[in-house]
Amino acid sequence: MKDRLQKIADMLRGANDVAVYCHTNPDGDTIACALSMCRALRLLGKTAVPICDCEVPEKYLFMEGAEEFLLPDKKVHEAALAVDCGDLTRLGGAGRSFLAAKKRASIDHHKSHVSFAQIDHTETDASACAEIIFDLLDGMGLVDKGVAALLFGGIVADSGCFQYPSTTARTHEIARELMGYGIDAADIIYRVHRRLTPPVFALKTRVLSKCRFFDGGKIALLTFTKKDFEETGTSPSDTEGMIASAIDVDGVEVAFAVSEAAEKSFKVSIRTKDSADACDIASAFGGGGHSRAAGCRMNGFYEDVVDKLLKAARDRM
Ligand SMILES: [Mn+2]
Repeated sequence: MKDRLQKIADMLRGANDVAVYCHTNPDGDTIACALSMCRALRLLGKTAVPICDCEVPEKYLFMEGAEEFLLPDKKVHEAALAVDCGDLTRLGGAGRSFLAAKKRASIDHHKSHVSFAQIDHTETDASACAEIIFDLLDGMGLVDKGVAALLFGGIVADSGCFQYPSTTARTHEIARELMGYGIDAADIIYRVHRRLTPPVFALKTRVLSKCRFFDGGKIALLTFTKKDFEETGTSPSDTEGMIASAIDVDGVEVAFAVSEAAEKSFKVSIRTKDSADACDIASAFGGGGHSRAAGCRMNGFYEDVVDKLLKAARDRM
């Protein structure tokens, strides 16, 4: 096992009460990492709780243990582990709870990672944080069928089901090992990537049909307004993955999804092809992520936000 991962393993073995923290607006990777860690630590007889400042999106409730998530509170845990969090702000409302723990560690794979824990382990070439959690738990001898199903879900979520350029031979090797535990891989892929509720289908068709293109089709912009969510009975957590339909269009080099989170407050997702770096664009607005997928939050009037994003994309293409 890598040196710092070994240190994290030692920290976890030495603690009886561990809290595992997800990032805010949790995705499949961070949820899978937290649930698999908690399950594995309980196999060792420890008390382990997954913590997130947001509810788990409906599509990930199939992951075993998803109903066990706790909101951050005043309880001080002996050890804290953040999974898939690029910096302290990504913990959102759980940041204070994380910092209160005596021993603190972080495992992450974001290119924009800023260290915030006592033991900080980041591998930017992992397609999913779940790949690194696999190395840790495999090294500790704690992978069982339940852990394997969770980690497979995390990898499938963040690698776009092995389609994104972040996917490596190692990603496939880990997936092969996980399938060896007898998990239902096809069902996990279906639940993470294909299954839609009727309201989410309505949101998707509505927003894709309003997609705006700029610069001769090099930039695509999806907009999710409060009205779109209200009239389809959905929420910003239901938008995951829809931006893929925009970046996949021939000629599109940069795709943005701008989602109205509150009055004059927007959650922005960014996807790019080879000619621009998504993390670089997101960093210009205080966000971060990976080379081809990143995000940030922006405040102001919608048209001003769009102008800033278009300029940032043009400057970097
Ligand atoms: Mn991730």
